[in-house]
Amino acid sequence: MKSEALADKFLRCYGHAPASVAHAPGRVNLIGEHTDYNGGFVLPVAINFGTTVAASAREDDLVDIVALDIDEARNQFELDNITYDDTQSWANYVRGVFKILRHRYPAVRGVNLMVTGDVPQGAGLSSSASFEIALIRVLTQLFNLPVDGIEAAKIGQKAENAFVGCACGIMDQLISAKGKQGHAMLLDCAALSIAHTPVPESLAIIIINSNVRRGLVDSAYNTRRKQCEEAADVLGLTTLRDASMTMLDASKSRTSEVVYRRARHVITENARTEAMFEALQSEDMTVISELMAQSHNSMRDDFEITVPEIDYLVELVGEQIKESGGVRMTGGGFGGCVVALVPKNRVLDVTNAVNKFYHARTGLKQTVYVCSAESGAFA
Ligand code: GAF
Repeated sequence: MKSEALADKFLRCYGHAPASVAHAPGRVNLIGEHTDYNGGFVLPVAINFGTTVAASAREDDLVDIVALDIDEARNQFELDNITYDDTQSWANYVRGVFKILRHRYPAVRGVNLMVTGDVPQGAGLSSSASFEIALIRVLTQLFNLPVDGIEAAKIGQKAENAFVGCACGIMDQLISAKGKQGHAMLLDCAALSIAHTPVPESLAIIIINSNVRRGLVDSAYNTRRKQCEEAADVLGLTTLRDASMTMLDASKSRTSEVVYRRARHVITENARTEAMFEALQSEDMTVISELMAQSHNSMRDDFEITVPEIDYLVELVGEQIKESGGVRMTGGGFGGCVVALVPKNRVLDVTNAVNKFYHARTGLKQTVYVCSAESGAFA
C-alpha cells in the first residue's frame, strides 16, 4: 500500500492526518547465516518489500495501533504498564519497542499508529525486524529523538531478545536500518562496522519462498545459539568469532559431535562471508557460485537448519545456473526462502524450472520474487 493510501486510512480512523510516516525494508541475506549472534560476518541486502507505519502524537500515554493487514486488528496499552500480550502476538513487537525506547527516551509519549506491509510473513525475510525499524523510525521523527541506525537496530534487537523472547542477532534490524540502494552490506557483528558493495549490474536477486510451514522456529533457533555458546565456552572464547578450525579440531575430544559441527559451520561461514564480499567486488561468478553452494551444504549438514523442500529448490536452481550464479537457503532456516544470484538473462529459465517442477515434487506452491536492493530506514 502506498503511503498516501495509508495516510488516508489513518485520517478516516483517527480523524486527523498522520504527523509522520516511515518505511523500513525487509531483507534477504546473501551469505553469513547464524553468524551474527556469534560476533561474525553477514552479507544481507535490504529488499523492495517492507513495512510502513503512520503516527500522530496523543495528549496522554496511551499507545493505540491498528494493523491493516490483520483485518485492522487493534491493540492498546499504557506506556507505564507495558506487559506481554498473549492474545495478539504481533502487538508484542510494538510493546517491546516502546518498552526499550521509553526506558532510554522518556520524551516518548502516547501515539496513534497504523501499520501495513508487504514482507511475506514467516518466510525468513525479516518482516518483524522491518516492523520494529519502521516503528522506531516513525517515533524518532515524531519525538525528534537522536537515534541513529545502529542504535535503532540495537533497540529492535533488544525488544525481540528481552520482550518477545527470540534470541536473534542484530543482522535483520541493522540491514533494515542501514541498507544501501543497489548494494549488499557486509556487517561485522562484533565491531558493528559496515561496508557496502554493489550487487553486480548483470545479476538479478531472486527469492523463492518454499512456503514450507515453519514450526517451532524460535526454540530450534535458540538451541542453535546455545550450542554455539557451548562451543565458544569449550574453546575459552567469548564468541566463536575468534575461533579457527585448528582450535576447534584441537578441542574435538571435549566437544560433542553435534556441537563440533555447529561450530564448524560458524567458523567456515564467517570465512565464506568475507570471501563473498571480495567476490562480489570482483564479480567472480565461479567463486560466488562455490561459496553459496558451500554455505548451503554447511547449513544442511553441519547446522541442520534446512528442510528437504529447500534442498530441492537449491538443487533445481543450481542445475539451471551452474557456475553462472549462486543459490542457497537464506534466513534462520526450517523452511522459508532460497536466495539466488542469477544472470539477468537466465531469470526466466530459473522461474520456469521452479514453476514446472517444485509443486509436482513437493505438493507445495512456491512464490518467486525478483528483488532489488533498497535503502534502509536510517540510510
Ligand atoms: C534470523 C535472526 F533474526 C538473525 O539475527 C540471524 O541470526 C538469522 O536468523 C540467521 O542468520 O533472521
